[in-house]
Amino acid sequence: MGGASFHVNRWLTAIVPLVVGLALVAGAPSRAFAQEAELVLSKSGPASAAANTNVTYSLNLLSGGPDDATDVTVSDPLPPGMNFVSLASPAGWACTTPAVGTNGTVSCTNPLLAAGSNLSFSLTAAIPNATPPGTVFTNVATVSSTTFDPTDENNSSTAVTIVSGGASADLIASKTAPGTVQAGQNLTYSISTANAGPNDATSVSVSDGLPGNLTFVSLVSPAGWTCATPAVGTTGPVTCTRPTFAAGATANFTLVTNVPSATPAGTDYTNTVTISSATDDATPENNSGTAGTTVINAAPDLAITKSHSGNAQQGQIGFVYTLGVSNVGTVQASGTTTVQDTLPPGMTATGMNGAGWTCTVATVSCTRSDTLAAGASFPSINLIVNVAVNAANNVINTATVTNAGDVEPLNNVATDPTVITTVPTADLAIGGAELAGQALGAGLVDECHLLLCPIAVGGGKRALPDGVRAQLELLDERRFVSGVVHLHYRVRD
Ligand SMILES: [Ca+2]
Ligand SMILES: [Ca+2]
Ligand SMILES: [Ca+2]
Repeated sequence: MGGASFHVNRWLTAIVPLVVGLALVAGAPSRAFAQEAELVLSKSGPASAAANTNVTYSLNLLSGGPDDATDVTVSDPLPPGMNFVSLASPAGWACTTPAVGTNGTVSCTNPLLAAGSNLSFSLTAAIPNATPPGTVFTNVATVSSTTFDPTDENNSSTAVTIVSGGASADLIASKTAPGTVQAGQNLTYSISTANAGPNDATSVSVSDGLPGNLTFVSLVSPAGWTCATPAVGTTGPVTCTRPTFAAGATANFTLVTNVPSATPAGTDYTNTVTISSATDDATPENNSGTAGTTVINAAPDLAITKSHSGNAQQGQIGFVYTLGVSNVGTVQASGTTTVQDTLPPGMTATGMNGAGWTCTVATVSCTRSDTLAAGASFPSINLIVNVAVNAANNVINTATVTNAGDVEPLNNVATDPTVITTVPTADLAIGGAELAGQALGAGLVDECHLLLCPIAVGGGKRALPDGVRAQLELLDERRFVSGVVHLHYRVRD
């Protein structure tokens, strides 16, 4: 009996795993009734793009079903170094993005995406200006859902963009200077620089080596530039730098130098300014500008100025121009100095005078023969003119100075544009009772002159028309010996 009892216990022990095994098998068919959606995300974008440009990625999402997908999320973390610009998302999606100009993750969610949906997101990001060429941006986007997806491998997609070329900036430099200079005078250079882009230039330097014996006097530079110059009165290069010169920016410098007084005539100065930077410049040939100046013999240089005050008026008597003569050269002027004025049509000279000058109104000219020291001026000349009633509204008056010793003719002519205003005048005078009456009736009359003659007449025409009401204001009255009385009225508005 004891043996039988043992067998029963072993049978019971053996059957337990069998029941457990059945329970596992029974659980498998339940998956056939769960929801399932095959989501596919594909991302595309440019293979290469330049620094300081935007790149746009397209994210295409396909829901292959068979069931709708719930709580779908499309996530796209921007790769480090790339900044968010904008996102266009389909209707029904709620999206969060980084702030414009910053890095971060773009994420869009949709609580229920219908099977068969096929939609696209457009994501634009910026490659910052200083990004080195060759930088690789690997951009991965992923879709997920709480609904079972039988193929996870196609739920992520990657677009790779390589930064092309590199930042480039077309820097430009030019300079101008007078063609001639006298020994002892200052020589001024005007330097213009610009960054024509497309990118900002970094570590920019503008350099001007003073040629020959030219000595430094002064430099005016724009804000943001750090300049090193020789001491005043010494030679050496002038250099200005700034960390970043923005695309589209310009900078102008004024460099004043001095030609030592012992410099022989005929000396040529060829002065070159050069701009450079750490940023690529595809057009290096415009990075330098050169100006040439020749030293000429010291000589007087007379210059003339001409001015007036206010506008002239048609019919004006005694409009005044002022003419000034100075010696801007380095040595005294001597010999005869002549000032000649050329009046425009509609102007007639009535007077011309100035201390020490001998003037002739008929020829509109003045002369003198005393010397004029370097840097000094002769007393000014007043030119008085009458303006014709029909003079044009804009005229130009020109004056010239001549002296045999003058070496620079460019400043020997002065022009003075003058505005001549129009004076309102009566356009038309009419007489006779018939016509005057009609004009009065039509409201065309501004002033009325009545001449009353003490003559007995029959049935003449009425002096003033019937049916017209005009308010007359007596301006003047005058009695003539003949007994005729002149009455001058203004017609009130
Ligand atoms: Ca999938
Ligand atoms: Ca250039
Ligand atoms: Ca001159």
